[in-house]
Amino acid sequence: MSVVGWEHMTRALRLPVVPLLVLCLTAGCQLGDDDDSSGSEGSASVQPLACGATELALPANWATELTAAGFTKCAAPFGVIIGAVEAVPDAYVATAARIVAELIDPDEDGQANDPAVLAYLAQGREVWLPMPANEQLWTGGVEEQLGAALGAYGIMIPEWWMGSFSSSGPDEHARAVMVEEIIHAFTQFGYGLAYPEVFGVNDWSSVVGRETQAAQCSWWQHPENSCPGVPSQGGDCSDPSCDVTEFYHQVLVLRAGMTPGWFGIGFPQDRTALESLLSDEIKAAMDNPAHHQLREPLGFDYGSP
Ligand SMILES: [Ca+2]
Repeated sequence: MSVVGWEHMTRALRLPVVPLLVLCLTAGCQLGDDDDSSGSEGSASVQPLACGATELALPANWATELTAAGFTKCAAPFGVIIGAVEAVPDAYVATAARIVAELIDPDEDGQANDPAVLAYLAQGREVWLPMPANEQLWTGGVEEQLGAALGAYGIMIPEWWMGSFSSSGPDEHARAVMVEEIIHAFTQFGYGLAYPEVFGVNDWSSVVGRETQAAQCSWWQHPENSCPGVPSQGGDCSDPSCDVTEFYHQVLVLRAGMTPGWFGIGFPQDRTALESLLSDEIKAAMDNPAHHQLREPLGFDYGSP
């Protein structure tokens, strides 16, 4: 079960949310009052630039804080902020950015398919995606320092989960880690906030929350949680913000025809088996075009001709 290794580390990042006031100070409280009403917050470019590059249009003080902490490479597809330390190869940043862009704009017309969700995700209003490469530095203070300075949640995509950097670019495992963390960020801080009764993860009352509870100890068990006869392997993922988010990631990815980076205990490993276990309610919610859920495998080639 070493494949769940990266999960054990994300827990702290999903705990209580930064007060809105702090977000307002740093991001200008601009939900719903964006200058650009087209649904594309800035460029869809996926290539990393220096974090201070004007093309990225990061919120005030972000470039300064990121650069001071060693996060020198940034991408901001549709305004969703990815910040990487210098050691992260450009290809890795660009792959993460392509995943973000494809989820925001699956039809690749340059416009966000769901501007309401993007409004939560863009400009670090709720969340950003740090790509650190030195675990000791990151956990030894940088994570905390940036959290306080930026006033946004960091859902990290670190080298120590992806594996050593390769000159040929991210391998399948590294991409699965990126997909999982980005989907986590999108579910918890995008869809869960825009459609709380369907995708909310802060309690068990949403459609996905109730589905998680219905599957619990039957065909879903997070390895950090206990079920009768199957004790926790350590850790604690009993809070809905952990358990529901992790469950839904596997449902979404497998149902879209991809393979998640790991499987929960009892979780079906093929799409047909999953389909027979899911309730009609969650399937209808996921298939509702108004909810803009991933329905087919990612191409990892956003912006390619
Ligand atoms: Ca679009």
